[in-house]
Amino acid sequence: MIDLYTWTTPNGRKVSILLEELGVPYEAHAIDIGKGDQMAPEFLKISPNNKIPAIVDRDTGLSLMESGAILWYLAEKYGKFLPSDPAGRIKVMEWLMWQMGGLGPMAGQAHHFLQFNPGKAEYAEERYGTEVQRLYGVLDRQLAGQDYIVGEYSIADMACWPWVSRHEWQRVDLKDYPNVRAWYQRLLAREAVQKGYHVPKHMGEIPPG
Ligand SMILES: N[C@@H](CCC(=O)N[C@@H](CS)C(=O)NCC(=O)O)C(=O)O
Repeated sequence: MIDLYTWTTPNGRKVSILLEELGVPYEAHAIDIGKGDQMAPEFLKISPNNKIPAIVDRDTGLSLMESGAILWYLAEKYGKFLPSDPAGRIKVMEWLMWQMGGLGPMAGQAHHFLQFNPGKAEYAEERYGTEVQRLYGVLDRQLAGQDYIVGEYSIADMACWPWVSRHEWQRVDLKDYPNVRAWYQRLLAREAVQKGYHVPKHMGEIPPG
């Protein structure tokens, strides 16, 4: 049994989507980061960086922060959504790192400057807006001729998809990235992705792309 500490954000949704895909028992605990729940001393014991998502594996007592590490741990524990061959696994790691170090942080900054504080910092809007468009171009090229980021459906897709679901906040029109759009809709059609998106609570319809 997995305890998932999460909120309605892309990093949180990555893990709930994987747990839904795995079909394993888990309990979601809402950490309302708008209200400051992430700063509570008891949460700090589980997530030393004061951020969601975090998990506790009741089977082993292990607690883990950082969504990329959590995805990798769960995929290994349950033996799914990671290729079995070393070359395939490292390609998943490569794209997971790309999401954790690139798409996530850059899109996150774009949300702040383009969505929440427009008109206040021209340089930042230009920098993060342009970089996010470049990253969508990278993903579009990677998806050319294949249905999933490393060929087969993996945690790399589950890591990137929730960030792409916020394309409107990033002022990205998915029609400009047809391979990304087709991939986005391919994942959106999955029941587990839809269920995982609405954890820990329903926040409105999922953008159709
Ligand atoms: N690199 C971390 C980033 C986690 C993160 O930034 N979480 C955000 C929500 S998406 C958060 O908890 N923010 C609360 C805060 O910054 O106080 C991961 O991928 O898990």
